[in-house]
Amino acid sequence: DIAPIRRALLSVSDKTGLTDLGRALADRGVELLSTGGSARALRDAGLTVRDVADVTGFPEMMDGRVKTLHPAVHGGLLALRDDKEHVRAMEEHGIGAIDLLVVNLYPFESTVASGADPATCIENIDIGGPAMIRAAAKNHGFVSVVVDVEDYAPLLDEMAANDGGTTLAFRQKLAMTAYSRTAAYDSAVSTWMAAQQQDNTPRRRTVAGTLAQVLRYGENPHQSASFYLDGSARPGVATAQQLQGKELSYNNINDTDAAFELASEFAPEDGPACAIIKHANPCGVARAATLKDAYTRAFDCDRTSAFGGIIALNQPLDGATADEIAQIFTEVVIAPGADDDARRIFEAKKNLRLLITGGMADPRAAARTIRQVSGGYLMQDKDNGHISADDLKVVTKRQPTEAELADMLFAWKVAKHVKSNAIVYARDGATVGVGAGQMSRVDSCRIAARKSQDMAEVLGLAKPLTQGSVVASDAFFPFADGLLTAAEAGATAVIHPGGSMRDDEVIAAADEAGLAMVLTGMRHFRH
Ligand code: 93A
Repeated sequence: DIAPIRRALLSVSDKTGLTDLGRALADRGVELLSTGGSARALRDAGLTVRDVADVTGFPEMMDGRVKTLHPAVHGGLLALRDDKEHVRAMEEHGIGAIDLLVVNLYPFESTVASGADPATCIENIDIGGPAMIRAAAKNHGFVSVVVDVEDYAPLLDEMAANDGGTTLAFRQKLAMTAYSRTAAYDSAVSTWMAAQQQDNTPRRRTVAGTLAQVLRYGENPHQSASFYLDGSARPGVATAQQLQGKELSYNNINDTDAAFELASEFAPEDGPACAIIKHANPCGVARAATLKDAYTRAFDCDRTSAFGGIIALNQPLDGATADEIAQIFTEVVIAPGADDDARRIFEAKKNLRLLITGGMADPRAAARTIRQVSGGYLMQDKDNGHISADDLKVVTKRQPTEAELADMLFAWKVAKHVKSNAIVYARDGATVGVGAGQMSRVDSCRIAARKSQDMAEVLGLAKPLTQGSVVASDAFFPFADGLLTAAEAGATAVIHPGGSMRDDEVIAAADEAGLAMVLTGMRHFRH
């Protein structure tokens, strides 16, 4: 099952390693065919190359849109070498076999990421390249196909070990890589088109990504893992520039994403905001007049949990905030930017990772989320639901005050980013107790209140900050118990979706406790 390599077609956008590969192949007596720019690069290196245009009898045309789309190329890639009819067709039409295809595609993903205009993005959708890759990969019984610069050296090793040919097992591996590449490429195009149209309808979408990074390990050290890009180029952990610190781990990436998505709920023009995340849940979120205060107030929600956390900011990191953050151990800071003071202060903290995104994510943009189950994937629209004061329905005798209203909307935004059952107590634009991921809502209410009590002790306060707070619940209260727990903790106003069979009971309990209660009509489950 060794297939010899006598003739190779090289057509690459990324010319890295091209001439070395070309020379190694030529040294083995392999005939080189190539397209415009690739042929030029090979010739400049002193190699003998035949132009594909010479093989097809057609010049490259239409700005290169049509260069390799020709039977002389595709016949040479697809012909079964051991099929008489195929061999006869090759002879009849003067088609020469192509045994090795080396292609990397027009850089569609990086063109999108660079913020190029739609016409440029479209011009960077490669058609001929994927067509050849798929043809060669289909015919891996005879043809080797290389789509990744990283595979040049293994290819040469394989040829050296097999008298200039490749084994079937090697070609199968290359073919698998090839189809992953074309699938990811088309998925990136589809993702970009979805973004252009603000339409992520799950039934029109599929799942594929481009490998961005092989991670050191997964959620646990015995799990291997890697990180893929979906081509959306959304500001966030996937596209951020890391200025310092160790490589991000699987858990870091997951938590940093949660942090940045939450911080992005707070528009920069509405003032500084900070979110601190542990295990994908916020342990403190706050807004304040300065970024430093926003961080401090977020930290004061749950100092114990914030240790080793991940911090996201909605404003460029400044020196004063960096100084404050540097007081304790933090894994990652992600922000739209960082000034020189901040960078200098962080430089001393070698392990602290600093990620710069260049902007915030749009929390209302259409996108999709994917989760895996055994045997499949679940895909849905991203939860980009949004509530403003006008959408709220007051259902209690008491109307909320302006301050309560503002805090309720704040707490509601945070609750959207807390694992269900989510309970968030907030006061003066800062969370003061977060209850996450419990199987019963009343437990989340209790845990959040108890955490606030613990913090009151740490901060030396006479009473917990839940006194005089508001409370948000990501879904309705099925019973009055959770609500009563919140009232006991000192909450004065409640925001939740409503819609329970026992809403009346819950509303009556709120009235009895003198609470103001508003319904959003929108749920923010996050499991
Ligand atoms: O515009 S294309 O879709 N039409 C083609 O027929 C074609 N053939 C190869 N793009 C095509 N290619 C791509 O050109 C390859 O995938 C590769 O990325 C690039 C190499 O062009 P050059 O050798 O001129 O730099």
